[in-house]
Amino acid sequence: MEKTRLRIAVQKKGRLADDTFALLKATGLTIKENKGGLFYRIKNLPIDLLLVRDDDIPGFVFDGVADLGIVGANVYEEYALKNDNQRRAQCIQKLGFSHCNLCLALPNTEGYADLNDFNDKTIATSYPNILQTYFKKGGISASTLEMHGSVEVAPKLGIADAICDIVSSGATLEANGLQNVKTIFSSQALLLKTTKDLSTEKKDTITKLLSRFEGVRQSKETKYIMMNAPRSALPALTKLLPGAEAPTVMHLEGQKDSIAIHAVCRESVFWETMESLKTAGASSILVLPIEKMLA
Ligand code: PRT
Ligand code: ZN
Repeated sequence: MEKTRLRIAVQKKGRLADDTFALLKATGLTIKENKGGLFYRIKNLPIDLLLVRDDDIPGFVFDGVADLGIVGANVYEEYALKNDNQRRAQCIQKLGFSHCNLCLALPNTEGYADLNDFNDKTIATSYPNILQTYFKKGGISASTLEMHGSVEVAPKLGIADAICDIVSSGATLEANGLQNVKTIFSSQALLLKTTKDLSTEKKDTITKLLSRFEGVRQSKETKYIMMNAPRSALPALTKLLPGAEAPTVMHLEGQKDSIAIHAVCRESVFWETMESLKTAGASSILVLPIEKMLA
């Protein structure tokens, strides 16, 4: 195993891949693509990307085939439970993308009262271990039918009474005459780290990468806000600024009683907030994105 170049397992193609590459690029990594290859080399940091199917990522990271991995919490959890929690890589960061829910769904024609309705039913799913663990906690006894792909057609085919599958917009359930009755697991992309010992060089690269990931996350949520206002409105306006530290106050040339206020807001700035600022006396309100942040 390479001693100095950090190896990160990422999904080759699919729903996670685009957001993963977008994050890595936003982190400043210059990716040298090698079409059809197993690895992409990063030119400006000692990192190689290992391109694989998402299902292989938790195992590769646990075994140290990759030092880090980016995968959905649903896949990570299913793999860990399948292996009785004996092969669980470390989750070091929630990455805030690929949000989705694992849900129990029934045909629209069925009524639903509570979880007990699943007793003695057969449920088609790609996540039998997450589902059975959930049922066990709720004291439900049901059978699972493991399927990989097109889980939503199982009730129509008469091979299952219900399904437990990933839901994002809900369009797939709707198109198949199914109703979402219970979310059993909420997922997003995770950054996994191997539990194997790593060289100092690799540890240093991870520290740098984590700080850049955090910077990308913060700059996505953080906005730079600028406005003009009468000096007397400053206390009221400061209170209204969402998640802002002490604002910068500047005087406006030739206007004795007016000031310019600049602030970094660590929370979303909504239209409602801008309207409240205006009502409190602000004018010429500008909200700008922040491209990079380093604490
Ligand atoms: O080839 P490989 O094995 O790598 O990919 P894959 O086909 O197993 O996975 P992929 O690319 O479909 O999904 C990768 C990960 O994206 C999943 O493990 C989830 O963590 C996450 N994710 C986010 C989703 C969805 N949204 C999603 N909508 N995974 C699957 N879906 C499917 C779902 O299974 C259902 O068929 O989309 C359909 C539902 O979507 P809606 O919008 O109609 O509700
Ligand atoms: Zn997969």
